[in-house]
Amino acid sequence: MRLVSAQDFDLRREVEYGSAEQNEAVRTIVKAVKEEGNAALLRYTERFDSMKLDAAALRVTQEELKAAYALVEPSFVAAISAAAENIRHFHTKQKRNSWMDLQPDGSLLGQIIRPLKRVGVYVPGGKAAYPSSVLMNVIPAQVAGVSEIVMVTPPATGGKAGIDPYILVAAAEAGVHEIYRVGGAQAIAALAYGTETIEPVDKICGPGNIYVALAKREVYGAVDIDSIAGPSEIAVLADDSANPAYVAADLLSQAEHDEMASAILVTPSEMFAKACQAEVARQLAELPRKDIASASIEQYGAIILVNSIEEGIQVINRLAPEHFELIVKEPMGYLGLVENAGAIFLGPYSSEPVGDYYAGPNHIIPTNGTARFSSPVDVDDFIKKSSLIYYSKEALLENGATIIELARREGLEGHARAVEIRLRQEGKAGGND
Ligand code: HSO
Ligand code: ZN
Repeated sequence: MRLVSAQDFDLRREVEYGSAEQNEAVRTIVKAVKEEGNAALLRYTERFDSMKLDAAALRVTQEELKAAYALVEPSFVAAISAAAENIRHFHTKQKRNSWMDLQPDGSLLGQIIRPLKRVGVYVPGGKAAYPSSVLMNVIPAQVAGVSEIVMVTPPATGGKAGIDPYILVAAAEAGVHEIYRVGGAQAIAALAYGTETIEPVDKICGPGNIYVALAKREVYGAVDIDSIAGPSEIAVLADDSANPAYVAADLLSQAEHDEMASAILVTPSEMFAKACQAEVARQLAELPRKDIASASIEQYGAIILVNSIEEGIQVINRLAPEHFELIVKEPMGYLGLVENAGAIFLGPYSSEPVGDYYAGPNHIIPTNGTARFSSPVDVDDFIKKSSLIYYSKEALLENGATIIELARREGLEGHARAVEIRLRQEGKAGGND
């Protein structure tokens, strides 16, 4: 793991948007599913997932869900349900209330909060098929009050037997209402436009490969989508009160996600830096995913030496990391200085996996510097707001002239007259009734 100075380091990475061919392929798939429905969906499932299904087999049945429970360890069920409870508890705090404000003139202004009606969650196959991510996508939607949560996932993630049973159990524990065995761009198109079997949704979320990401972009507008998550990031700011073995382990916990993940240590202590460097090398050699983790550490890992903890926090604010661990003597005292970080972990015992799996906050967090302006997934991602305006007669008579003034300034006479016609009529009638 290389040692660098703050000036020489920039975390921003190119986001992959796919080749022209990939974009073209996705456009073709999306169009075919939109026009032909199930026929195209089943055709692409056979082509890309080598599964010949008929429409009746698309939906996962209650029996299969039950069977999944028998295929996983009871300890896993207990763990995922404990995590689900914590995540639900945390997200419940985020719920917003509708509000109305009654003015003295009898008019009423407000904001009405409503859940989205139907949400689709994509769950990928392959190396990023995490049961924990099922919880992180589904539970905020459920807490928001979404009444139809639909999951789609490639048909054979659990091998010939069908969908990975751990994913199915996580879906059931999180409260998914419908599950379909379809993946790829064709699944995104089905969620966006609907088929004879799958009703269209209002929003699609969840990670996926480049085809899934491109398909989400393609259908955006017809439905809402979440933001596209980049590779994991961790930045640790630690002083020499920290344990180098703990810090190294936390850095590796994110490096093992992806060759493009980034793990960065910022420290004012050169001795501590060297100790962490040695620990990373030592622990890396024994990590089952050492190939992935060492590629990540080599390319995107760094130890940045700074002069003080305050300067370290400035570096963190510039990086705006997805995850930020602050492991210094009095971490609370520095919290007010932290401006840009998706999730902040304080002290030596708040190891990042505590947040990845269990504590309650969401683990879908802005990456690639976007924590400067965006936030972790939460209940707000699954609601919409309607403004409420009730003007009393008194309020309109009182304020109508001002509105007319603004409308005429914009050359919008029709707007002005819509108000004026009422002022004439009601003004003539007189009184307040
Ligand atoms: N750290 C990942 C989430 C995750 N970790 C899932 C383990 N499983 C988000 O950056
Ligand atoms: Zn993780």
